[in-house]
Amino acid sequence: SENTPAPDTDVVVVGAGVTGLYTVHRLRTLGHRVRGFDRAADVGGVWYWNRYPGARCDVESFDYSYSFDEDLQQEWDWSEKYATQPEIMRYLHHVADRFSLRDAYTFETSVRSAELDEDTLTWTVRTDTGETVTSRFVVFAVGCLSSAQRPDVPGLDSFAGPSYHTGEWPHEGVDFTGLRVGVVGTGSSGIQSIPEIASQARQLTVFQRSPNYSVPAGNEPLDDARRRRVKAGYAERRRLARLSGGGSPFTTYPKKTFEVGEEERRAAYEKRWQLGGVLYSKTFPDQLVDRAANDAARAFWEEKVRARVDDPAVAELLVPGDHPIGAKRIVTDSGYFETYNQPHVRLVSLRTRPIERVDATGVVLADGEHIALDALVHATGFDAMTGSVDRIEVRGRGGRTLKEAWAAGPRTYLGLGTDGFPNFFNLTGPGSPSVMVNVVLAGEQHGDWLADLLAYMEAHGHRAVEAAPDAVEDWVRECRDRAGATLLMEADSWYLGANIPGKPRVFMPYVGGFKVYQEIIDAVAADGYKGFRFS
Ligand code: NA7
Repeated sequence: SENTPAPDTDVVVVGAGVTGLYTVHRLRTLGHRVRGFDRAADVGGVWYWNRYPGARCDVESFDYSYSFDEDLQQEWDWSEKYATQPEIMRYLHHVADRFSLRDAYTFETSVRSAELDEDTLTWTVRTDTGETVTSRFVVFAVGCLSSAQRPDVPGLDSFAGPSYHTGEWPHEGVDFTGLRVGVVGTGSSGIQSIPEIASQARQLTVFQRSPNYSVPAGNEPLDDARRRRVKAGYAERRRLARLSGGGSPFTTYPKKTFEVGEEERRAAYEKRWQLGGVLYSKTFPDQLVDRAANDAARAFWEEKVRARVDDPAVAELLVPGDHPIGAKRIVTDSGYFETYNQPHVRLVSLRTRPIERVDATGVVLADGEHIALDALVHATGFDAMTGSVDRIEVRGRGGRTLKEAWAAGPRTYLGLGTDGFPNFFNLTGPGSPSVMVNVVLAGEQHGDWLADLLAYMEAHGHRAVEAAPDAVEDWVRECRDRAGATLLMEADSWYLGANIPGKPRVFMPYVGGFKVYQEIIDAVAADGYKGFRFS
């Protein structure tokens, strides 16, 4: 291999979302040659595609932003507590401009395959535009919610009107004014878009398979005084975020649910409710592990929601009876439940009235009712965490594909490496806490860890790094045991692959939280990258 030509580049990064952009920046700053690819026409990742009306982040903008550059975080002004998709895109464009990140990328180009050369331990990456690049390292930052999933309903193709998926929304936008619209799906995307679509549509029919827990965002505009205050304390805010489970500066109530009396408990729920959104799932520290604690949080939620819906029969359909609160990610809404109080909005529960087929003019329910529609919106989610990885043919040792290696569920060490795939990393994916925490800090966490690893390899003259099989085995068990000790196993969530027919039911994220995970990956690094093998 002394005579083999040097690879074209040091690192190929797939994806220009929050994780990919940071990784490119960090590695380039350290002098690595980096080639980035993204199938989109510009930066943004999931925010590039999810342009549906009402699309908004459920992590506060001050936290859902990069922390690596003090000037960047001091100079950027967020306009709302929870940023909309357009504002997040403006921010990511600003970051891309500021650090000249677009130079590293080739856009509108999908990576089709990555193949290991076992002699040289380098990778050959091929794209759908016919480009071939050889590289020492391949880094995926392909997103966990980036492979849209559509239901398999008979007749879908025969529908004469336009149909959309929230995760692949047209860039020119959609005007529903005066139309009869159907929305399928009541996850985050459905619950965010339904009030917006209702404000335009002549008639809106929501087709709900599972009701979901949603908590009002309590979104509000930010003024200069508030921004100044937060920015003055940014270092402390970030410090607290890194010490938290979720990567944002909030901690649970200092006592467990039943260590306090009824009045104190209600006050704690109320306070979290006012704070808004997804944080409600962690009001008390035992809420996601103790059934009775979860039931208490559920009862408070139910009381709040029933009070917002006029028709008790509709309210009944909107209350989930099937899973613990927080076992699916709690949705952060703006006026969702109140939408059903409007006379032109109708809720159809697919549990009792499944869709039999779609025809040219609408939807036919199993009981024979035909619902006439002019437009159909699928808010039906994603093949989460593995969908976008699976789309790329990754061939490691012995010609084995990653898809084969992960056939019974993703197998990683620390969510970073997989045995049989040297010099290949899948960032902020399965085996890491990314989807359960503030993913911007999670992206920085992985980008930094990877940058340190590459520096270590250079210092020690290592050419390749690979997770050891027993380290992978142990981490898979650790992830399974951690999730198994919680109520998270009790919902048919995308964390478990339960939304995709035939997908193995494996809890994919690491649930130990941001801080604990940071400690683990830091300790591994300090111990000479224990569990990885170098050559
Ligand atoms: P989600 O959370 O996966 O929600 C998808 C919704 O679509 C959910 O209500 C599903 O019901 C429903 N769905 C999925 N397939 C079907 C079919 N075949 N028929 C009817 N209804 C269906 O995706 P989102 O895009 O809303 O949010 C993803 C994440 O993005 C979210 O967690 C945030 O972190 C950001 P189900 O519950 O599976 O019965």
